[in-house]
Amino acid sequence: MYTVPDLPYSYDQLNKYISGDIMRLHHDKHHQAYVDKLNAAIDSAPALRERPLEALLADIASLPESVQGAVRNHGGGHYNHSLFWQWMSPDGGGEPAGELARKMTEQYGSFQGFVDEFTTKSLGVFGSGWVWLQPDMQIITTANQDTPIMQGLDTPLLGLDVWEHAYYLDYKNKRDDYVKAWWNVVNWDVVDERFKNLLQ
Ligand code: MN3
Repeated sequence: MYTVPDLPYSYDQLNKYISGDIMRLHHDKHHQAYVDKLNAAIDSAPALRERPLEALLADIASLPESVQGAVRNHGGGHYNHSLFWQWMSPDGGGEPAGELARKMTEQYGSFQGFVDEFTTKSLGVFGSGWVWLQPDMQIITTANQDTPIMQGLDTPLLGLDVWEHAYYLDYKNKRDDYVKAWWNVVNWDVVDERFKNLLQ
């Protein structure tokens, strides 16, 4: 049985940049719906219960055909959102430090160069999808709830949900304003921790 993890902060704490209304809707309704539909799919193929979600996502083609779509969309949705909540914090913003900052600067010239490239890619996602920073410092995008591990890539260091449900209530159609605001809540401590764990 999959469950929606609690937010590591209260719904209203990101209010300056992302309203409590969005957080409640996004976490309690959208994420919950992914979890409910993922659980329904797993119930229909109980052997999958023994395998961790990451393993299912990394090898969708090996799953019974009847559940492939649900694992991809709802399993991907659960995986992505469980990470997304952790990547934000009321104490977020600023810049990474140490080896992560060094790698980023090596690839993009500066932290701002990274932000600009990530922002450009996020605005280039047509329709619904995600933007990711990978451990090799590449910035990639995926459609819908696809996640990098489905493509044989590493788990991402950081990701941004650019589905309209993530910003429409606050920013209407202005995805650029949402992305600009989002940098103020990015939890670089979590990103750095993921980076360090992957180096080990
Ligand atoms: Mn979402």
